[in-house]
Amino acid sequence: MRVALLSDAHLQGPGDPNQARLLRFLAKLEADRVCLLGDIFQHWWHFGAQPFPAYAPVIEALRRFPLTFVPGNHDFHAARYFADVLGAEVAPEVTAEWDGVPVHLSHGDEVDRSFGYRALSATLRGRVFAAGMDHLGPARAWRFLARISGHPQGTPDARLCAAQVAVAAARVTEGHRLVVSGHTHAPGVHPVPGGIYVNLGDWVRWHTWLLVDGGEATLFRRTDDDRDTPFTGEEAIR
Ligand SMILES: [Mn+2]
Repeated sequence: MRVALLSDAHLQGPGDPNQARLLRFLAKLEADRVCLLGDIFQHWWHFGAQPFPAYAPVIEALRRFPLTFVPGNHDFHAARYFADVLGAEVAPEVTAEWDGVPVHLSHGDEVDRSFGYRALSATLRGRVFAAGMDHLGPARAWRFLARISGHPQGTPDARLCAAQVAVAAARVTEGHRLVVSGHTHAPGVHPVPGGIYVNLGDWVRWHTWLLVDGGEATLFRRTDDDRDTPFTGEEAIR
């Protein structure tokens, strides 16, 4: 079983070089399942079965894979689309067993318990916001969401990164041997007692993705010339 996992591409449409890069990656990818762990899209809304046209090529590229979709804080609204239109397995936390390895998948923002974050999150997921989007229609909704979604975050939040490792260690004690999340854009492989926590990094700066093949996990970085090289962590120092 070959599973590819990635998160935090924060795609912004055809003019975004990271979107072109991800499309080249997906075109060549051989995997039995692709797990998208949140914030693949910088902002998402859909109207009926129509996503934003800017993301249609990405949807087409994903169609050939069995999909797992964990919503992020930027693309939570895509959850229903991925479930209904693409038949993806969708949940904020996913557990599975791949070649005998119990895994736990999440976006990674669930470790942020701050009031401001949770209040904003609740507003954006509420009915009033949804009614506003539907009223705007696709073209104006795209421009509005692009404006409010900000720039993809660049500098990892050290406090959140530490919280992610601590939460992952607790999940390992619950029996998950491989715990994977993203959100903080801090790629890395963290051994914890009894298991491993992998932070997927992003496709904004790092272009990192995780391959779990036969129960073995390897974090790769996609180079500028579209090759995969194991991510050692030394890149993060530069
Ligand atoms: Mn996020």
